[in-house]
Amino acid sequence: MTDPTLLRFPEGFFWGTATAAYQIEGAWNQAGRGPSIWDSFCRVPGAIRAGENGDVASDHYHRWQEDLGLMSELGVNAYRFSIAWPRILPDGVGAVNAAGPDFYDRLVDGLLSRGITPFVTLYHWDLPQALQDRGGWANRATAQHFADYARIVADRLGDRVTRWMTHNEPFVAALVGHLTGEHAPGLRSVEATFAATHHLLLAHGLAVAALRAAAPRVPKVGLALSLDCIHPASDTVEDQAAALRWDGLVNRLYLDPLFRGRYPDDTLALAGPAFPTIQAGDLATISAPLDFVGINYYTREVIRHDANEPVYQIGRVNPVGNDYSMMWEIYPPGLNELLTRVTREYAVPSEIYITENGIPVPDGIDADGRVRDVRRVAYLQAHIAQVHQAIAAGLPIRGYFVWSLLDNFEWAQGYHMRFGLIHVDFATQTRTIKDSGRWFRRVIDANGLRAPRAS
Ligand code: IFM
Repeated sequence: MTDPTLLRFPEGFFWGTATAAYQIEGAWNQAGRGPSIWDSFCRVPGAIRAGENGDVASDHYHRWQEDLGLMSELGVNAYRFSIAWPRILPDGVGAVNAAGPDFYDRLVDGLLSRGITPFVTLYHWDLPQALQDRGGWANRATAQHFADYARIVADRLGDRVTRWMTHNEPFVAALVGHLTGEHAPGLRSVEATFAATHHLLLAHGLAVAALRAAAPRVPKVGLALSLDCIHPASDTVEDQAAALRWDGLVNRLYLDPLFRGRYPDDTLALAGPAFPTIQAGDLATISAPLDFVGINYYTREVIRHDANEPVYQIGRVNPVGNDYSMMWEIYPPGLNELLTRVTREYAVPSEIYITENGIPVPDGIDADGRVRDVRRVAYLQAHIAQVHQAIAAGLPIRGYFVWSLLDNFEWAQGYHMRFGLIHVDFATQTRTIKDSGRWFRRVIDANGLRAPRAS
């Protein structure tokens, strides 16, 4: 008998976990890998909490077979991972490092032999340092280099990989890397920020064409965007205007060129002369139709006008009394609100994936060997229920990926922010499936979950 309280998902729904190369692989200087901007940035004093780095990370480069076994234990039918560009091309361009494609070749074969569909991201922030030395994403030439790299990877894996994402969260790569300087390459320049934005998007469009030209099997191509659910802190004109500015910088600066073929006028005006020259044909390249869009969702942003905030006078508010993780407000309804908005306002592709969703919890192992990460279970349950609601309303959501498979290197926050369904003891690299991982397995087995209790 079917259980009426179960929120069931459509047949063929993809249940997966997500990772990124620099955050899990380690082996930073092994098997011919070149240095990336994150290797350099981690060596800048004060850049990363506790001076940590991704040199070893979760040591996935050496433990990938064990990690595949753990994925089977979780029961996932999809895995989203990224390719380290400097493993393929140590200098970003030129000679291919044979050991690089070989590694991902084995990983893809291992996934497929376990019935796990690979979802490959080409760029999750680890630009080869050699390209940064030539201006990085602020240099238009990097866009073409990215397309060339995409073609090399597709030539090698495209007979087996059919789901491709060009970029992960270009907003973060552009703004956090080039305006706030909290991520590599650690710049603080308005001009570099908008140049990087345009060139990341151009690179996306060029790579879409390269993937379609190279892959022997018809690929499904998309990208993963970090989109925000944004609320003004009050109904004052100033706060509403600040929220609109933030919406322009985070959401519309990407959604509009990708799905409408033009940049939003108000955000272009905000950028002013800092925005680079948009050459003829750029927007047509950027807006090439996609097969899917990936959305990464974690939190909402409550925005107010802040006259003391440099550059755009945008401030954040943490409403009192709400629930917060180590990093952000926990706000599940924002996921459905965001999905509804995006599908209503944009001609998005007919497949949508939640390519990242998760929560950092300071997980520890109890004396009996269990990791009781009850907050993660509650978070995932509430957000997956939102996805179910969106599907019930007719939105074409085809899969959901937990960030992350393993505890890993959380960029400037280092290792204390644990996002994994699997606990990693970084001293020994011992892996332990957390309670949330076992819970996720039950969701996958049932292809559904029980509705969370209303609070
Ligand atoms: O760890 C990151 C990931 O690399 C990109 N999206 C957000 C995650 C959590 O901060």
